[in-house]
Amino acid sequence: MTTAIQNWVEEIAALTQPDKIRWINGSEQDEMNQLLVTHGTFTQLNPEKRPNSFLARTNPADVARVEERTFICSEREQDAGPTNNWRAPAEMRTKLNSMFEGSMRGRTMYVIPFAMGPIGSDMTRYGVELTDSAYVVSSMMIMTRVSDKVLDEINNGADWVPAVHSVGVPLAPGEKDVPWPCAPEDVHVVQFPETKEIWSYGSGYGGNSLLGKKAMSLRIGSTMARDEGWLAEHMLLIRITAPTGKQYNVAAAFPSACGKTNLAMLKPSLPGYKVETIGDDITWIAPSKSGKLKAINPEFGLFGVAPGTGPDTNQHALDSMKENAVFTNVAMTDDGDVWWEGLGEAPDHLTDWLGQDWTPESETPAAHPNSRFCVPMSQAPTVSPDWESKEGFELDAILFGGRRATNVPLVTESRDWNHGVFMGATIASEQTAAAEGPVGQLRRDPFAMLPFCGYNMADYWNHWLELGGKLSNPPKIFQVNWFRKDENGKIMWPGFSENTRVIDWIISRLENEAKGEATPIGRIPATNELNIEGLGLDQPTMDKIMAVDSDSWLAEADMIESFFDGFGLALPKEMTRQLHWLRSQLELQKNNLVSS
Ligand code: GTP
Ligand code: SPV
Ligand code: MN
Repeated sequence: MTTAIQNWVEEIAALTQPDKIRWINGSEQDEMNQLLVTHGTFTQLNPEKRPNSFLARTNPADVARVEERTFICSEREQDAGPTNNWRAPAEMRTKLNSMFEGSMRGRTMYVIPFAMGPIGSDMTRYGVELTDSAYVVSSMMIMTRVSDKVLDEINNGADWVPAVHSVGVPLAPGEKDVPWPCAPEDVHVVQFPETKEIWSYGSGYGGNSLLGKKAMSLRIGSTMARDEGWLAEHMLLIRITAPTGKQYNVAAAFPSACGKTNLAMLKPSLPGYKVETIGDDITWIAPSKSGKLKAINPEFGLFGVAPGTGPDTNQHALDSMKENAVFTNVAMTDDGDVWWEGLGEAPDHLTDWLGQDWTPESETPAAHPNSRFCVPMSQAPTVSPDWESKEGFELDAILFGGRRATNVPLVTESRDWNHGVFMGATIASEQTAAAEGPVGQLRRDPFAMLPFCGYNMADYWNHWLELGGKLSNPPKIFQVNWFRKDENGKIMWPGFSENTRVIDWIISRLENEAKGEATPIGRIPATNELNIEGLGLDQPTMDKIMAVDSDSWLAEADMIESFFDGFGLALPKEMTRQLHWLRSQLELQKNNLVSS
């Protein structure tokens, strides 16, 4: 046992005062699940329908990430940047010390050694989470590699990230616990990027409490990546086999609840295509010896949005959760199985995510919009046989996307790496239920990393620019938008499996087969280049899906400028240069002078 970990565990135990300390080695999944059933946190689903699967209902006030309670505590405010909530480390430490004092009283403190990435890969990083929640233990065992071997790696000198989590509800002697203890008023999700520590208080949900995920793999991960010369990204990772037999590795960054898990498990609609899943939410990327970028998925499981997942949209996702699944905040059928909006016709009666009776006449959704399924990655029917490769996968293309009802065409290719970084930096998306806040409102979400970048976003763009400059063979960068709407508010592109057609065009660009059409914002498919055979989409609709309107893009350029202004002197000059170029091209197009 490393004394460093032992000392730290004892120190945190002295602060939080748990009744017991329990070291987890990865073999405790069944025991934890049974404990959670006994406790009332889990309901076991009908084993005939869904073997070894469970439903958790949270406190209704603890259903998503809480961004306004997520803090980056660097010594200097400018190192957190204008898009993060910054607090001075000393001030935050004082606060955390008083919040965590005695916070685990009456509970067990679990010690979870975990690996982000295949154990032994040089891209893998290690962490230890202390938590007073058995739900977190059970979920961490699905989402990360929890193992004694992690302690061996640490003993052999590997660095590790300490992460402390408490639901913030100490129990007095003899006091009965509630099924979902949490302290929603006091939620704090705190990252110290300089000392690479995580402290999370008050929430048991998702990224707030499974600290290997957003907190370590992205917020702390992005700062490690900056210091060490790699990239920690909110991206899915897939390997596509084209009808030619040639394979392409593609990573894609979309904001939360904008389609990563779905694209990661794409069921191709065009013959001859195959998609293998490597990751669905987080990708770590590093320069390879051959001047390319190589990527791994640091996670071990899927934590996917349930609503909208159905036989018509993503059968592969459904097949991944036939057994050994933990569902949170979905509805339950009368025969002990799960249901959510989008799964098919609603049964006559359900128990909704709040535990109340529900019928199709009910006015509230049966499943919470951010309800989730959690399963081991190995259960995805599409998982790549070598998804745990220690070497990683060399990238051919990177996609950026978001939910845009207007302006942004179905697919646009960047001119080069720097233009691609500008595309990533200017992604905007309509907000979803994945985080607390107004759903539907448009906000800039650069690189889909707004809630996840552990340092100044402008410095992060600079890091991307610098790293790209060192690559002899960088991936091509594209922007996609599955969500453009017509004047009646209907999404025009069929999406899901049909996104294969966009991938098909992207590959034809990688192969230099399609020419595309230059526009001020980048290259889009020329008329007839995108295979839309059998979709029933007429040309006027396709034109609307692809349109690049000068006036609305000039207005968009103004929005981008005011967003950029917020970064002051930290903004890389290259971003300003790209914006000028965009405006000049838009003016040319507006005056019908567009060149190509
Ligand atoms: P996080 O796990 O929060 O990061 O979300 P995600 O980016 O993995 O999104 P996910 O694939 O779970 O999809 C979120 C929602 O978008 C679901 O309700 C999907 O049904 C819907 N969705 C995904 N892909 C498409 C698409 O191509 N078209 C349309 N219209 N909806 C989609
Ligand atoms: C996201 O919000 O991007 C998620 C869910 O993947 S959570 O793990 O809660 O962050
Ligand atoms: Mn995500």
